[in-house]
Amino acid sequence: MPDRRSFLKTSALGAAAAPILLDGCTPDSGETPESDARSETGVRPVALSTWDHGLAANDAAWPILTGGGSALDAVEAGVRISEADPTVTSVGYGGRPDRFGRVTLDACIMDERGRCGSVAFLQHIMHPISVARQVMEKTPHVMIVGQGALDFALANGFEREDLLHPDAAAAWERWKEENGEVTPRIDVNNHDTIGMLAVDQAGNLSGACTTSGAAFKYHGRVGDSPIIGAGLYVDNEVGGATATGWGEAVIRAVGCFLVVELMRQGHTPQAACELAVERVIEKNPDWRSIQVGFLALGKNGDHGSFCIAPGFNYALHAPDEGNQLIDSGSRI
Ligand code: SD4
Repeated sequence: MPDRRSFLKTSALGAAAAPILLDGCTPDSGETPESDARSETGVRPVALSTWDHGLAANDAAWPILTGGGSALDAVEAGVRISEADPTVTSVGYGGRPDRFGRVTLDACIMDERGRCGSVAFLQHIMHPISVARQVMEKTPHVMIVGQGALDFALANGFEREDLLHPDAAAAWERWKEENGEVTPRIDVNNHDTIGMLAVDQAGNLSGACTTSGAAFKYHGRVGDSPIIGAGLYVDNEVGGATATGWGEAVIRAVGCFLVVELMRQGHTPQAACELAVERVIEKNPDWRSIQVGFLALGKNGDHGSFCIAPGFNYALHAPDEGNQLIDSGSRI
């Protein structure tokens, strides 16, 4: 737990830091494109995304963030890149199917007003994140699943598509030949879900998370990614968090809500991620055979990450730092 002094310090920062004023903190030559990233008021946008393909997501989000757009628009645009990329094997098109060979997708989005939308067990729609956003914006609900989510998407102009990429179909055939029964746990060898967090020039936070879930899962299985508080949570007063890995373990710990609440209590994003991994370990006796990683963004633009086993990385795009891939610290 934080001591009272660090708690007060963070609380005071939290109150004053939104938006974060960098004037006087960092020299700004006014010449580099990165310096243009700050608004006239000096707020520093940040984009943070899980895994290697987070680099491309950040690239898509960055012009929105530096052009004065919202973090909400930025995270949606960012994760749509992974959703459409067939080489990303745990998200959208190209995602591994369930044990019946069907690609079923989960996604959620949350904005600075605490609004959230989610879809789960959604088939045939390339961009579940955009359906989740429409659930948030057009309905009184948070979550719509299965056939209802598909009907909602089609009624709102989304196109029905076949999302089973030939490579994913081949992987499914191999899985059937090799065992055909056991759903592999998500460990260091199979992952890719994209979770993304951003702060915009107005100092507002949003987050998005989208996945095809566990490869060869039971039909109808839903993981943590579309569950607000498990795979994603954003509180504009404090910060945001997103998770990747074996969703069952994340749900048991209500992982991302936990990370944000730890930050609210005064922990840094890094410390909050580390404590949340400890909680996952406490709640999951099989923790050595799974991977779980958390990524967190504080209201002041600080970030942190931690995971169970080595191998989790994430992409950070911030002014003066460019778009870079960073290896997460791990418990093992
Ligand atoms: C799930 N957490 O459905 C997701 C999968 C994942 O990297 O994160 N893969 O359990």
